[in-house]
Amino acid sequence: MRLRSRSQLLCLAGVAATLAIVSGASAAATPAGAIDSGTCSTWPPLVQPFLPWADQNPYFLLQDSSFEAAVSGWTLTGGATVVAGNEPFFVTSRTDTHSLALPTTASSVTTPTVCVTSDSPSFRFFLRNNGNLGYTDGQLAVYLNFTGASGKPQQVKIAALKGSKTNWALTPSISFIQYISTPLKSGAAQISFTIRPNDNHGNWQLDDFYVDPFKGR
Ligand SMILES: [Ca+2]
Repeated sequence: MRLRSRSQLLCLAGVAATLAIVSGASAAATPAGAIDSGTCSTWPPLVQPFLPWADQNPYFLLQDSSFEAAVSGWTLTGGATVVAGNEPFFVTSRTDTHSLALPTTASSVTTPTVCVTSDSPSFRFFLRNNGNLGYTDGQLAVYLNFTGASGKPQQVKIAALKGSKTNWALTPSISFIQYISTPLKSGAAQISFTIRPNDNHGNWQLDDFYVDPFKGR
């Protein structure tokens, strides 16, 4: 059953916090407003940013992914840079003014590492393809980075996205949990995402990455 209300979120958070205390986790390590995630130490506060898209699921904002301040822990290469211009729905804040640009085929971004559990199935974000060479039919590739069973870093392509001409659009829910079943046997996995154009038919902007931490509730 999906969570339908803030009160349900708070109730679930309370249960998780209780379990963490029983298992010996330090309450002092949980920042005010953060949600104890059980096996992961904490998650940021949960919100429902996609209600206008008929998505009632709770999400947390991936670290610094509104691109309104320093992008701590992000790796920007090949011309990837923070630019003026926010996604037009302002789901994080009405005062937001910036997004991330991937202007060429060579540009790429890797997110900070995020802890997920078997209950963290997917994420969504906003994108726009401003077009290149007269085309707007380019694809944006999304890769999942994780530590495989061998202990070595692995990367797997999990989505190829298209923009909606030159308009901002919300991506579908991008599922990744099926690729990390082995790492999740320990209860949690440290993952990140790498995103880069698949071709030269794109000049992309990205904004507001949200992770869904509750599988199928
Ligand atoms: Ca923004």
